[in-house]
Amino acid sequence: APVAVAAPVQLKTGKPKREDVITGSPDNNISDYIYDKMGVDLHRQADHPIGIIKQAIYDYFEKRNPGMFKTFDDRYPIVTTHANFDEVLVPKDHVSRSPNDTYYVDANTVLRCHTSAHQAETLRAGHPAFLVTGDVYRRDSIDSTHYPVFHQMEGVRVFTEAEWTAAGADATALAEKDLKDALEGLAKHLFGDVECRWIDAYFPFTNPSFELEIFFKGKWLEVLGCGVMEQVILDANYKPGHKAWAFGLGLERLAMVLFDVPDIRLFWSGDDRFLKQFKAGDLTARFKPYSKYPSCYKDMAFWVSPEFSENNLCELVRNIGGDLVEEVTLIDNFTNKKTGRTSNCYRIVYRSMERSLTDEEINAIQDKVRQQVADVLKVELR
Ligand code: FA5
Ligand code: MG
Repeated sequence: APVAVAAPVQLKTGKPKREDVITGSPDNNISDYIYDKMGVDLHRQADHPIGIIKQAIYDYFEKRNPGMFKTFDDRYPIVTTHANFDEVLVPKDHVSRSPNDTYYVDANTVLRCHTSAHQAETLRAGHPAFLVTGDVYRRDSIDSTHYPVFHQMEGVRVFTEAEWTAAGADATALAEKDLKDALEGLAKHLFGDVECRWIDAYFPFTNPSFELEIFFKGKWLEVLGCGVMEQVILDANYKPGHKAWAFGLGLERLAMVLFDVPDIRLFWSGDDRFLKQFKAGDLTARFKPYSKYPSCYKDMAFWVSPEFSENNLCELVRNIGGDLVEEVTLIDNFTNKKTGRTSNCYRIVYRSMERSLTDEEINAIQDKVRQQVADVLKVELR
């Protein structure tokens, strides 16, 4: 049989130029707060927890399947909506396409919201097994395990008919079994004995689909999504007559569990008291909090407008308060029976990971938040 020749993938690397991110397009919804995080590439810093966990996962797969997985960690984070959504079969009306969830550079270009944006192109380049690590961007809620910029690793492995025949198994069954073995083995490799559970899930690009959760600080924490690749993706971009699995790991979530990091913002801290605790290759470090500075919260109630969304609120609060914002939660909500209007009350928790905050500082931020919430989100403060 003819051997497929790997087609070159057009590579663009390095920090994008500001004008290529904040473009002035009417569809653009990217702030400097987000732009400033581009090109930092925590996953390419060998002594950073995100770089350490990336390498540990590479090492695990190399040990499990020597020479099998080709690794990529410098794919450009600005991608077409075609790559981010269409090529992985995300339906036209799927919520993830909305500007409420995704950062748009312009109508046809986004900051990738997952590393699955690189599945199809990497298959087309002829790679039967690969790991693609990169920074991904999402408008999302704010709490200790969610951040608008985070890192994923995409894994794909293609099987040939000879493989499932030799295994005496159905193609899908083989792929599913190898996928779960690989990921359970990874969890063991990273964490030793940890409580894990599989949850049935839905992704447009896999079937069946699963999520893996790990018990962490008294709660189940979702660390990855995965499944058997939808056959049309493989047939269109690789070769017919094959079967594949795919996964997408959240590197911050895994690093939080491994290194006992209580808040996702810490990964972005330039504080030596954080960074000095980690070293390339050392999976035994456990984060020792240098101090827990006091938090302070402010509640804010308003009548919502039809266009109000929680992600817009979180984005606005982040753009003003930056990493001083620890959490934004809906704490009360009611609808007035007579007027039909709905009131939401949000609690914004402020805390620095590095120092104590003053009342003046927090009040100034909160005043600005209240003003912009009224002006920009068009809600009526109560
Ligand atoms: C995806 O992004 C799918 N592309 C994963 C996938 C790939 C499924 C291939 C099947 C096949 P999801 O939206 O659930 O799925 O995100 C995957 C992981 O990213 C989550 O499990 C979590 O670990 C991490 N994650 C998601 N949102 C955030 C966030 N705001 N902050 C930090 N980590 C996050
Ligand atoms: Mg999920």
